Amino acid sequence: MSWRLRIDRKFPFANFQTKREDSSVSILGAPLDISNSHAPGTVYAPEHIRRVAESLEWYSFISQRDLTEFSFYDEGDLVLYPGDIKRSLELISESLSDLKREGRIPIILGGEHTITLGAADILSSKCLIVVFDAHLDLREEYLGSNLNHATVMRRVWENVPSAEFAFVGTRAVTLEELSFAKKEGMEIFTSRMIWKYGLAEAVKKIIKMAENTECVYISFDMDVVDPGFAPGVGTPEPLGLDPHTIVEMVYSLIGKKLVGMDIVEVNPLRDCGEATTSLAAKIVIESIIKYESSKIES
Ligand SMILES: [Mn+2]
Repeated sequence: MSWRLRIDRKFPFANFQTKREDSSVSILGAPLDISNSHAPGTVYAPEHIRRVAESLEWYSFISQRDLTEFSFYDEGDLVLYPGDIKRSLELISESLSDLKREGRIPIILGGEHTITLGAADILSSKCLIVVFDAHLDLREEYLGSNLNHATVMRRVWENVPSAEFAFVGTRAVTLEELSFAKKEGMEIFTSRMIWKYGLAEAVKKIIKMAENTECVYISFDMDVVDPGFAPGVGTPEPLGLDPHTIVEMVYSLIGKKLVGMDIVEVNPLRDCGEATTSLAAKIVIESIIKYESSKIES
């Protein structure tokens, strides 16, 4: 059965509608919430992010452009298979492959971080995968399972082993993950490094990495942001980055080579004053503006 028959389309992002053919960016909800080990609730993220977006303004002071100059299309939420991570990931993968064939750029709203594995099929060994995350998610297995939010980047790596990996905002790892990352030549830009020396050096290095690759994928785990700014996440981790730093970095790394992006681990049940969902919505808005402007400016 086609993924198009498994779509729940209630409320489009920011309650904004454009014709699909007028846009190249597709917002797609993937509310997978099965393997959480700390607090469930990411299943509600796509809906909450879409709603809170309605109250945000669309003008970007970074690009000095307005989202209304561009367009995007909200595909709705995938209706995933209850309790079945594997089939759910297959559905995500199928939908993303279709969107890729159509030349569309997906912005996927999770859901837990495991959904990034569903994007592995649209990536290639020539891709740079930039992972904003407090964690590395590179464990071989976690709590006796090899397919969950704590092992997802290891599984992605198995699918595209020669892709380049850059981790940003890292601050919670195991020694096994660290030595694996080093062995495989993955770049790690810790939150401490960025806090201490600023974001410019890290951005410069990641852009340099991107120059040698054909495509860029961004996986954005909301727990990269400090829990003081974004408390509504599955596994909060202190000593994170502030919203300005993070938005500026995402913005700097988005360009024509972008093939997709996900924003995961937002948990509205643990949010406070919509701080986390509104930041997620803001990142979506800035990302669309930056992607579309980079196409015009080239
Ligand atoms: Mn994380």
